[in-house]
Amino acid sequence: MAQPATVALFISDLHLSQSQPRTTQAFFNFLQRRANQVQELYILGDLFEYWAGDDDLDNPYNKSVADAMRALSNTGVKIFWIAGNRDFLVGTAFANATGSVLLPDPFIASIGGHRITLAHGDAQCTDDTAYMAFRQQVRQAQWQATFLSLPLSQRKTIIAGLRNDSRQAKCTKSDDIMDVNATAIDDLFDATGTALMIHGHTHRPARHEYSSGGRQRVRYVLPDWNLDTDVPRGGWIAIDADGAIRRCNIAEDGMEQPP
Ligand code: LP5
Ligand code: MN
Repeated sequence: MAQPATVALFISDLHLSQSQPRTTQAFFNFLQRRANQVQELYILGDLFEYWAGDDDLDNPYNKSVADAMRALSNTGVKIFWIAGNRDFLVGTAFANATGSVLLPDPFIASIGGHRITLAHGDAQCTDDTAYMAFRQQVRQAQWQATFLSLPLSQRKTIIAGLRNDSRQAKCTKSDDIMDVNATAIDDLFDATGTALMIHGHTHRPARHEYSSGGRQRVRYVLPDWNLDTDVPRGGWIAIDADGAIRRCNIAEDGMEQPP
C-alpha cells in the first residue's frame, strides 16, 4: 500500500553562518530533496547564527540562503517562520525575499488533523531569569527600531559582544536552568488548548509524553544542526497526511545521496 504523503516538516536551530559550510549545504539539500516534497515547511527559530537586520540580505552568504528558500517557495511550498533568540530581527524584507510567512510565537497550526502549538522555546525557559530580562528588553519594538537605526557594522560589533557575554553567562548556568520550565510548558498547553507542541532552542531533541490534570500531552523538541563537527547532527520532524508524526535524523536519512 502507498505511504501517506508527508504534508509538513519542522526544523530549528541550524545556526547557519558562512563558517559552517557543511551545515549550510545540508540545509540546501534538505530544501531541494525533502522540503520540496511537502506542502509546508515550518522554521521554528535560529535558522541563522544571528540576524543583524534585513539590510544584511545584501551579504552574499545571506543572499544565497534567502535565494534557496525563495526557490522552494516558488515551487508552491509554503514556508512559515517563527523567530528565534538569534534571528528575531528578521522582518518583512526577509519574508518577501524568501516568500515566507512570519508567524507569532506561539502559533497554533492545524496539520494532519492535529492542533499543534509551535514555539521557539526560549520564552518557556523561565528559570533563566537573566535571559528572560534580556529577552524582555530586546523584544521591545522601540528598542529594536533604535538598534536597527545603527550602521550595520556597528550592530555586528554589538552582536559579537553579546555572543561573548552569552557564552560566558551560559558557563555559570546549570543545565536545568537552561531547559524549559515545566509550569511554563503546562501554562502554554492550557492557554492554547492543544495536546501537542513542537519547539526548539534547547538542543535536547526528544519526545516527551505526560499527563497533567488528566490531560495527555506530547511535546516534541527539535534537534540543532551541526554538520561541521566530528559527529554530525541534525534532523527534523515530519507529519504525514494521516497524522503520523515522525522524528527524522539527518545521519540516518541518506539525504546526501544524489536525488
Ligand atoms: O544564544 P545562546 O545559545 O548563546 O544563548 C541563549 C541566550 N543568549 C542569547 C543572546 C544571544 O546569543 C546574543 C545574540 C543575539 C543576536 C540578536 C540580534 C541583535 C540583538 C541585539 C541585542 C543588543 O539569546 C542565553 C540563554 C541560553 O540561550 C539558554 O536558553 O541562557 O541567555 C543569555 O546568555 C543572557 C545572559 O544571561 C544575560 C545577557 C547578558 C548581556 C547583557 C547586555 C545587556 C544589553 C541589553 C540590550 C539593550
Ligand atoms: Mn534559540
